[in-house]
Amino acid sequence: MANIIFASNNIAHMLGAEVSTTVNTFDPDLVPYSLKVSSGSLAAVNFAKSLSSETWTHFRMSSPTVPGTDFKAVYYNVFSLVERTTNKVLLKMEFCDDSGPRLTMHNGTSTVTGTLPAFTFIQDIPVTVDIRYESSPTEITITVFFNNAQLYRTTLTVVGTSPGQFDQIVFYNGWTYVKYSEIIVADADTRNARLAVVKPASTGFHSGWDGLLTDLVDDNPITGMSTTAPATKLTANLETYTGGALISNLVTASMVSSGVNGPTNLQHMVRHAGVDYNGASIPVSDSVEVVFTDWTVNPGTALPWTGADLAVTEFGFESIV
Ligand SMILES: [Ca+2]
Repeated sequence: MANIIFASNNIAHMLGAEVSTTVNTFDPDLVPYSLKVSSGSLAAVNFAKSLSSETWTHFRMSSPTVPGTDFKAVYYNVFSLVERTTNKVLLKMEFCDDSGPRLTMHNGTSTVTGTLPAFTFIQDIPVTVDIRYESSPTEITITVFFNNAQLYRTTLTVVGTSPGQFDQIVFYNGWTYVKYSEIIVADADTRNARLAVVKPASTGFHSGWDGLLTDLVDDNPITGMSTTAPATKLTANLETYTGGALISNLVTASMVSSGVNGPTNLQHMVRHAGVDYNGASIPVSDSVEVVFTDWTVNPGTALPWTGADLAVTEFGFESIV
């Protein structure tokens, strides 16, 4: 599958989001809650830009409330894809039950509008959204899928300088009831993807870091574990995984920041059958960031991940100078 750039269903990774435990807004076999945005505000997910010519955005939207008359005839902001350096909104989607979702797209100099076929939101039935955003110096092609069906495709000719790739998704509270879950950004196809969250449950073979393991999983970015020394390892056994038997990608996500004199790099780790495997070195700065390692195969078996692997594999991280 694709290389995963961002994968999360955690409010700590989504600035401004709140937890919703309303039934039917998330799949409890996979994730612990859905994410909501309070009235009048927005929430943002930041990530590194895709290194390929395309970026795929994937998430589920669900409403526990029948869309009312407030959802008729008026367009409401739902989400946008933003290039943070220039603060350009490369794509914005608005919903209107009568007229179909509307896109506003940046062609490098100005914006272009497109309207999708009418789409009726049904209470308690999640909608999976996938957006393929292809960008070259001369053309931008945008393809929108709802529930894996292609609803819209357009190619814009770049005017001036291509806006390139985006590195932020902003979710709006334009429509009060909608909840989001299973957010994935990747450099290739995300259709059919599902996201399961599995958290550390107990300390594994390595326990060199200071602090409590429970502070890694409380969704509170203020609490965590620390070390002042390089080459310090921490691995953990995971809680029981209840998703599918086959796993296309396994992504380790950590929220990290460095202290004044502490190590300035981190490697995610897999420990399988008593052997440690380290991911790429990740620079850690003094600002809090969410960093990811995409283990496309189990390094212990050199085979694709299975659900059964998760019960016998430890996951963690090592501090690097
Ligand atoms: Ca914490």
